[in-house]
Amino acid sequence: MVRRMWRVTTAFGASMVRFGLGSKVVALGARPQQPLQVYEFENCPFCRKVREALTVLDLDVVVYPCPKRGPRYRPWVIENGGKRQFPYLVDPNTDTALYESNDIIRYLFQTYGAGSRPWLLVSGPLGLYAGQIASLLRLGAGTFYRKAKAPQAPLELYSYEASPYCRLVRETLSELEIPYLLHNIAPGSPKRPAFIERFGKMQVPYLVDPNTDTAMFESAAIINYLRETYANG
Ligand SMILES: N[C@@H](CCC(=O)N[C@@H](CS)C(=O)NCC(=O)O)C(=O)O
Repeated sequence: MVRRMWRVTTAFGASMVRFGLGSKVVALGARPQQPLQVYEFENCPFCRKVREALTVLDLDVVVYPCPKRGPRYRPWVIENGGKRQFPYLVDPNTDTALYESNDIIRYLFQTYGAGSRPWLLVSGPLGLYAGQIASLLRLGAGTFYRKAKAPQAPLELYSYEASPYCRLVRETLSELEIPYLLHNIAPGSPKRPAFIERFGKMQVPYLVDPNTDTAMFESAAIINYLRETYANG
């Protein structure tokens, strides 16, 4: 119980030191036909900036977690991108593949935004330090691979970057190297009415696992489910 309170508090602190970035949608531009793909891990400060951009631009993305020592997607990135560096973005809509968080963010706003980037996403030392402090607060959670079995099909997670409860779930997905379609659905997202219509209320995280026909709210229940179903595979 105390451990859970500590985890939620530090996850909330990580959002606070990022000034709540990733808690609401900004002006949106063109929408992609297919979800983007990102290779990243949860506690990497450069990956965090990219996930914040994806949230504020209300973009869905297939996340391929690349925790340190992860056996599946790290080798894929090295083979296809040419180096071991994260984040790595693939946009099948425009045949684009990019390293470098600042280049990725610039690309996302140019391609899918309709306004300027939030100030914390413009490259600069403050943005970098704030990201590093956020990572420190979570003491490396989401960074290292824990042995797990791979699901047949990617899971689906409804989430937004600044939600502390969603962060805890994403950390678990990252450690277990479970790929998932991330539906970003921050306040202001035009996807919210359809979510309420379909699932009965507006609450995230919400996990769907097509492999076991399971769907659930509540971060603690989701984390237990992921560990029981996939850990130690
Ligand atoms: N300038 C790069 C820096 C990216 C970077 O240093 N990423 C670290 C993770 S935070 C990395 O790829 N480390 C190699 C590893 O994890 O093996 C960017 O902004 O994307």
